[in-house]
Amino acid sequence: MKVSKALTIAGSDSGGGAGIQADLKTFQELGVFGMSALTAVTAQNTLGVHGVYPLTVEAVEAQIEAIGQDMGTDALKTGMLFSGEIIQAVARKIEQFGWKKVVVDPVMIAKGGASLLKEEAVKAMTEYLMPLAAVITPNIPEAEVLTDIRIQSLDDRKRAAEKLFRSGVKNIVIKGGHADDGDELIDLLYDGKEFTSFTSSRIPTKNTHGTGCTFAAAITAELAKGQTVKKAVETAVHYVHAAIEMDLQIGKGHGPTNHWAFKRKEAAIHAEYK
Ligand code: PXL
Repeated sequence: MKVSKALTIAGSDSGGGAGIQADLKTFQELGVFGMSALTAVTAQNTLGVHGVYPLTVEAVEAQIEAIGQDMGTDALKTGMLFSGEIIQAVARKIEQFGWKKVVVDPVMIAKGGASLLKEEAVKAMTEYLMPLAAVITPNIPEAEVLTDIRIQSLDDRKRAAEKLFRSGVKNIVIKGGHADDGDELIDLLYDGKEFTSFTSSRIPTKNTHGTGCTFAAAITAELAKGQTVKKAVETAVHYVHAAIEMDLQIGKGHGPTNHWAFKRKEAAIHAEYK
């Protein structure tokens, strides 16, 4: 049986809600074969990040090399990359294997404030990785750091997206989760020509750990299957919404989302129309 493949180059979240764990669960749920190259290990639970242990550049390169030499991938995403030297190594490998469906989630800070990217690494991300990205998925604070634009209104988000496009990224999704839009949440896609707004209802819950990783992973899975960027983003918005909606209640802090909710919701809809 032929299957689409997706690779995540990211950090491990021992708590299972974010990082490569979220990515692999999402790939699986969306019917794509998932592979991973680890950049760092975090000791983490729903209460926060208790330790960050980066891998060597050599270890990161060897994992990507092993996948590239044998299995290949239809799409890939990057998550926590931690340092400028890891970013440069990842960019070199992406170029070496000629991978084009590259989704960059510019992970910087964990929910509790722990840094997942060194300050010096932002420049490396802009210089080496962004020009290789088919899609970048910053939240509002990340978009502010990447563009130096203070984002308050939807117009500010549009200006930031245009600036990111000029720096070489082909499609920009600025996620609305951090905005103060009341009951609505707007994820904004810009492809260099037009803006598309994806509007969802905001679910009041503290269990949103890993939503950023999950969102980018869903886009990657859909791109791997051959979907257009717009369709991939639409599915990712629905996937994350279902994952937040069907709450799991795990841990005492910011709990993980429900990665199998989307499929259950789809199955329920099919059953209804039978
Ligand atoms: O959601 C950002 C993120 C990415 N990668 C890892 C993380 C987190 C957040 O905690 O732990 C490994």
